Amino acid sequence: MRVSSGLVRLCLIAIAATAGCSSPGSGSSENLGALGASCTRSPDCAAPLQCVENVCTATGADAQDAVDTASDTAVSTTTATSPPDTTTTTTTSPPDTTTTTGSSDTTTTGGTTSGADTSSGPGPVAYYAIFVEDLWDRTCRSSSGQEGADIDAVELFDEAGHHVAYLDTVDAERSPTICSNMEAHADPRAATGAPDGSLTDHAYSLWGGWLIGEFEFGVELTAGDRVQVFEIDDSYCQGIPSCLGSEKYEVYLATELDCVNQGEDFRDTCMIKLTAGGGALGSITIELSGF
Ligand SMILES: [Ca+2]
Repeated sequence: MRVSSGLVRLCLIAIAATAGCSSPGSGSSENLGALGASCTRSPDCAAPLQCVENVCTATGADAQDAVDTASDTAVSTTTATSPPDTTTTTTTSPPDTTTTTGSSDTTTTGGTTSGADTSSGPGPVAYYAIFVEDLWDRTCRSSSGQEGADIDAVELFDEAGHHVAYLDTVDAERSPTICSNMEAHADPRAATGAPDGSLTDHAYSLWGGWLIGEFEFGVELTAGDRVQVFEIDDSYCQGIPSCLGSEKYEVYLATELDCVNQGEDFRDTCMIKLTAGGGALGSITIELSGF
């Protein structure tokens, strides 16, 4: 039997029409055009949704707006958060810096000043010698050549009073005053070593001049040490008719033997005077001080 092509075509159109009219509305009548709803074209979706792949979708400006909104929020959040952070940091720093700098400066300045004062001064000076200077009035009195103070020995004791040393190396100079027996008691080496006791033969007569000496072992003199100068004094002279007894002299602490060669004013530049009130008279013991 022959089927008319016109009938077939009509039928297809009817089917298509039926399908076409029923399709958009079927299954989506409750949320027509809403986000996620089925669609065949954008007008099927509620503005501003667009129909993308048969689904109502938020696109373009809407999507960008959403991003912009998110960005704005992010920026706002960041901006709002940052200032307090910055302020807090800034506020905290200055006090820290000020405090640190202040402390530092004070400490440094104090330390530097103290150090500078100590190091810029004359500094510690070492003393090794004793200088003895005669106070003889240059009037000849001795028939045996013992004019002026007669130095038998100089002994060094430590702070506890223990013997340390005697003079070992000496130098001396006499005044040109002429009296009898100038050759006697004229060797300064007579003042080195231990004292000779009651004898008057082994002493050096200053004769208006001076004697300087350093001690055995090159020992350095320190504050608190004591020095005993043995002069042929009244106690020595008891029973000796020609002995003049106690005589006067000054005692100085000196840096070294060579101090006497350092200019006319060596007494003021490399010595410390230990005696006071007109000098020593006869044998004495002096505590080293002033340095
Ligand atoms: Ca004497």
